[in-house]
Amino acid sequence: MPTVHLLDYVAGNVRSLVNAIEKLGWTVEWIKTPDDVAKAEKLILPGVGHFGHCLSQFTRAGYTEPILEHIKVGKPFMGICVGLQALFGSSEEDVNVQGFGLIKGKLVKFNDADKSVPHIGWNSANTSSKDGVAGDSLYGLRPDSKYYYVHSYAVPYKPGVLEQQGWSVATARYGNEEFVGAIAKDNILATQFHPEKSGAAGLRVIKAFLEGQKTVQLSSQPSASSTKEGLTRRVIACLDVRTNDQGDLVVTKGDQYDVREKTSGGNVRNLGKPVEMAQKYYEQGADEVTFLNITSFRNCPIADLPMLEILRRTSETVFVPLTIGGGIRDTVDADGTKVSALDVATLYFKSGADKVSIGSDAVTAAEQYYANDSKLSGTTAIETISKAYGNQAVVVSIDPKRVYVAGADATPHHTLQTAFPGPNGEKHCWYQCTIKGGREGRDLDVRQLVQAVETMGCGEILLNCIDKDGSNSGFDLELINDVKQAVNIPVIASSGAGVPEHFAEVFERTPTDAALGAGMFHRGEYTVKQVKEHLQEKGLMVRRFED
Ligand code: 1PR
Repeated sequence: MPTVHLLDYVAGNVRSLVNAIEKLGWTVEWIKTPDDVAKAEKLILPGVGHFGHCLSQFTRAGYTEPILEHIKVGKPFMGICVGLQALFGSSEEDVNVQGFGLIKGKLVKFNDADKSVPHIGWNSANTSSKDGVAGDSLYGLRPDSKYYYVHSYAVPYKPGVLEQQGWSVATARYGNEEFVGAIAKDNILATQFHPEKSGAAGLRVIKAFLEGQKTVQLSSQPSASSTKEGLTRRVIACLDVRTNDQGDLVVTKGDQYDVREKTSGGNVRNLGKPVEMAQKYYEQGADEVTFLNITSFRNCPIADLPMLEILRRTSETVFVPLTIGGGIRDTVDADGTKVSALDVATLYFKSGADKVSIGSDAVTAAEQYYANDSKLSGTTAIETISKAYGNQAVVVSIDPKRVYVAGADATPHHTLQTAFPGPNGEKHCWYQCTIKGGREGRDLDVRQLVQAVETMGCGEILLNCIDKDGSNSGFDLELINDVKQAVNIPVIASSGAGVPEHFAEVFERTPTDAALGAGMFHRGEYTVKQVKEHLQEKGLMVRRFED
């Protein structure tokens, strides 16, 4: 099998990249020392996280010179995400660290006044108007395909500037900012998006690079309507996983977090096998898959974490982002060894996770943050994991419950006026944070939680709602609007989806960044594809699944 070399310096999820390369029939060899670089014929520089952290790690290890030499002698080189950013001179993310300076330009942070930052989701890499012969595409990039991006800093696109330096450029648009999505010249290809996480569209780009096909003839011409630039509406499938009474790991689903059947002996609902179901949702066009280990509050030996194997197997065939939640916290292993939340997260990233989702531990961390006069400790799971892997890798999953009150002054908590009065006609409510899967309510409201965790470095909020969970009555729009007002990071709306119309409703009536469904998909009532078709009919842009 032909071989491609990968630099073994990133901490994040490189397993998915290896899986993608192997699926294409190539073998990966690791570069472990600077001397190994000279042995490489084709070289891929993956990168995820913080520009300064990656670049300084990289320079300290002595890789910069050998890589520049690899590029200079004309051998194929591909950079991914921070691997693209490294080619430029510098980044606002860390002004004390220099990039390779092969391309003039600086990365700047997206403006969060009018949109969520980080930029997370499926966007274009559009070469159609600027490049080459009609019908040819740069490294298999299609103007009607969408690619998975996750970053806060980007190279602003200024028409003609990079082209004058001989570069071919593919662009994407986020809000009113146009930026470089991919760039190529001679033996170099670099993508800001993650091709290994971009389904068939991304695998096509990796294949073209491996096979040295700088231009690929498009099999069909995209229609003008399918080439619209911009971020698509993200639809996420969520799998709550736990061991059932027979000891099997199953996908389950609760009503207001109660996952036991109301009849037939109160068994844990068994809706299928996690890996198979993730694969099914990938093929239906899910933009992401989330696994939540819902019995994580029970301690379990670290090496046996049941979700590790699920991730390893899922990442072999599912090439969209995978999030894992449940049990991400400091813990003590069966033999008494202390294991930090960062170590637990590392195990998950190495097994194919792109993001970890933190629930109970985030609530505890926020309580301590306020008890400590809103000072960061630097030691929480959110802080340590986001520092090592970047904010985009840390999701906080919230399990709030509505608490009705007679008026806004009846509680010190942040309340909102609701169109759905409480049992005694109360017109106000606040959202109480819970831990241990809703088993324990805390004296902390959702607004306090989201603002604290954003400060700590959380990159995205997974906003469940216990009152709505499994109700099939639609998302809690009031809660979602309220949380969106409080933070700048992306929010995933969750709980209550029962029909495709609920997805359209949440995208039309709130500024949510993504929407998640579980029960309606697991019970086979609707597919992800049907949800996306409905969104499209409503004029909301979605990513179409490519084979
Ligand atoms: O506290 O960090 O160990 O994480 C535990 C994780 O497990 C949390 O993310 C928590 O939300 C989740 N969890 C714990 N218990 C349950 C349960 O159901 N008994 N599941 C649970 C939460 C809620 C959603 C669900 C949506 C959509 N699941 O993720 O998928 O509500 O459902 P629907 O579309 O069918 O309405 P930690």
